[in-house]
Amino acid sequence: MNTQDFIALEERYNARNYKPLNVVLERGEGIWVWDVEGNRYLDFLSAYSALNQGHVHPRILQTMIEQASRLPLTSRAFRNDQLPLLAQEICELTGFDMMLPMNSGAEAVETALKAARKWGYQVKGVPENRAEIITCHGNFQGRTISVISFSTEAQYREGFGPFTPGFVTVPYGDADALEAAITPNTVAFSVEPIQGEAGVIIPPDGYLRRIRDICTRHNVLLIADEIQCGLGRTGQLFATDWEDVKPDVVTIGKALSGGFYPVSAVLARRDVLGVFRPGDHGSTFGGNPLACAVARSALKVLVEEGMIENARHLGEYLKGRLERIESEHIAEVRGRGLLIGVELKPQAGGARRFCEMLMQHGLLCKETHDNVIRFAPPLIITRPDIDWAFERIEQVLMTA
Ligand code: IF1
Repeated sequence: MNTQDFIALEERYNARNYKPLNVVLERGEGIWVWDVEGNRYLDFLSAYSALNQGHVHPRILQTMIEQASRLPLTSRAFRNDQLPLLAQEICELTGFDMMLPMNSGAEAVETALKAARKWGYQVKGVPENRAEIITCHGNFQGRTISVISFSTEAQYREGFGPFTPGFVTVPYGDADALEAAITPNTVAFSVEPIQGEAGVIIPPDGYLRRIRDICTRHNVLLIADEIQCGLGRTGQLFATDWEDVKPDVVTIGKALSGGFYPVSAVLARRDVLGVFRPGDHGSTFGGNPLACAVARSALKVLVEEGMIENARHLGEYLKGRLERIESEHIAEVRGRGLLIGVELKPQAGGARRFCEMLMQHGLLCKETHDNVIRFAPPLIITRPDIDWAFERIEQVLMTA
């Protein structure tokens, strides 16, 4: 079967909720992937940061094989020998008191919102069913009904109502607007330290520190969604580390498994995750031994192999080179670490066609919204490979 055969099958039998680039991948190793025709590409998206450790990292693969052969799933009806070790290691690494494991990012977000509501009623003393959670314009935190209930993107909501009440929207990057929106019933402020899907939007300097201060003064939980920007992507373990800010609750996912398996988690203080009693919340697969073993290995590799520092140094280097491209199409280059967005001018004809041309040149990346090309290679990338990619990016932006 060739590329066209696979595409035809997918179009015939699979729901059409995506419009992928027409490349059918069958193998990956490190920063490289190969399609069914044998063409090689540099992966400059990393599954939206789920592949920070690169494709098929050998140490994580070894853990995966060993744990899959020994005991993949117990359910939480019984205990397993991997969950306690992941919980300890993750709390020691991040400085949080407790962890609650789930699978997808959206589930971690849902879990954080449930914890915040219950904390509001039990600890803060908000009257029953009156809890409010403040969210930001342009947010992307998943696809479940409650999470899209506070999306400001029409397409993510259209046709999916009625929605979950209790959410309030403020502009992103505006700390005064947050403070003005807080009421006695506000239990939490949920925010992405960098908005990925919105187009790699970096808030103004000092924003994270100001929202930390505002949340503390009003007894409102600060929930940081680090599912995309966390785990080394921006050159720090967490993107909030750039302003030395410690949220009350953090959600992580994606790279928590190095791309092998859906693993997510909520990290928080004891008084927040402590609101859950047996039976309040759960998941068949959340905290299973395979997920926990893989997550332990993925975190170990991320830290021990210097990927976080590499993201910081090479991110700065790549962003610097991108800023010096003199293309009439570029409006702005923004980013932190290896999460970089190149915003094109409206008259450039959209980012999609640039992604298609980059694919022809052996580089896989993805547009976000109409005019932003997102660059997010695996954090194991080397400077020569960045240069290889840069040559192609420059060529496409200069000639298209
Ligand atoms: C898709 C975008 C990225 C996320 C943040 C929670 C989640 C995500 C900050 C939910 C997920 C994904 C989902 C994926 C594409 C992708 C994405 F293009 F939509 F915006 F990464 F940039 N919080 N992001 O970014 O995690 O439930 O998916 O595990 O196609 O929807 P999930």
